Amino acid sequence: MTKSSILLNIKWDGLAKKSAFEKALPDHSFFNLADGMPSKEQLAEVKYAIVWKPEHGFLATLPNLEVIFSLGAGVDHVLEDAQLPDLPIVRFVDANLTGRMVEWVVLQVLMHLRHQRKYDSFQRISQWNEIFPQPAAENLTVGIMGFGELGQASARALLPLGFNLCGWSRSEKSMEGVACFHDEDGLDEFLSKTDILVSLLPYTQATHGILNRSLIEKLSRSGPFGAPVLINAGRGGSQIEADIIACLNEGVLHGVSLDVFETEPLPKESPLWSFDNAIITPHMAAVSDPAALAEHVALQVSRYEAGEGLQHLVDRARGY
Ligand code: NDP
Ligand code: OXD
Repeated sequence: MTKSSILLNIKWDGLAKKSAFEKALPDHSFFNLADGMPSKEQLAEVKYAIVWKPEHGFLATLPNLEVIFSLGAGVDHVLEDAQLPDLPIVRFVDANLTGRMVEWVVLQVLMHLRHQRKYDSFQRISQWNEIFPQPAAENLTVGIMGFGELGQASARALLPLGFNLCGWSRSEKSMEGVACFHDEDGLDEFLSKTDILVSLLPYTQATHGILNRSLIEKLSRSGPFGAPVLINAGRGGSQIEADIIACLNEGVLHGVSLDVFETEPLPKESPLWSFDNAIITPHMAAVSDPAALAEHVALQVSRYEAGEGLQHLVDRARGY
């Protein structure tokens, strides 16, 4: 049987990452665009592509491509290609990635709850400062916008810490201990209850710019900090940074944690870098682990080749 080929566009940091794929998919040969452009004949052998931000128009040049795998959970970077072939797109859904996102979300929520940034600044000037009130988790509501794989897993981790929890999604959901809201109709009530907003929304036409001043002003101001906290690890295109900066300056926001930005890397001149109450991370909340990604692709390829359905398929009409 001839090997079918898999094309990747991943910049390896070391051979170990490449061998993770070769180990998980021993019956396939690999071409990595990061190692140079394969020949026309090699490109014609490619049946599967595993991509992150592929060059627009490139996937359409692969005559025998059958399935597109996103290297990440988000697929906006694939869907924005106007010449994208009409093929199944599988996104990355995986316990390792989910675990990393849950860690990041819990860390950020606790950083704000426990005033960690302020204590860091007092430590730098050797100042013993006990002045801050210490609300308990049960005094705050964390509202999670985007109540899918990552949002629900984050809720499951925050619940035992004692936070009140709300979730907001497109379709109706239920989870014990979480007040679930959905659709446009449920948004304002969800926001009015939320002291700490966590956005794990995919980037689509509907979520473009959704984290703006008007939305921020609908968040609860009756929580222990007197102003809400915004945490976003979904996509930068969902946030209006000029509004966030103004809200931080005016005290309309108590603090923010942002992992994603309108422009990445975040430009050096962005005022976001300089706020004491803004925690900035470089789009690393949940990086894709090569071995876990290789296992995920191997499972889906074996299902596909056995005539079973692919899992975690993207709905192009919804955009995620
Ligand atoms: P899911 O598809 O499982 O969840 C998305 C959630 O958002 C769903 O609950 C969905 O509603 C909801 N949603 C989508 N559009 C709307 C809308 N217009 N109104 C209301 N709710 C909406 O995705 P994941 O949880 O796996 O991932 C979410 C996003 O996280 C990714 O798309 C990516 O952008 C980002 N991400 C960021 C990473 C990082 O390192 N910063 C790492 C990994 C992911 P419904 O359930 O009804 O479909
Ligand atoms: C993802 C990401 O979508 O890392 O997985 O942003």
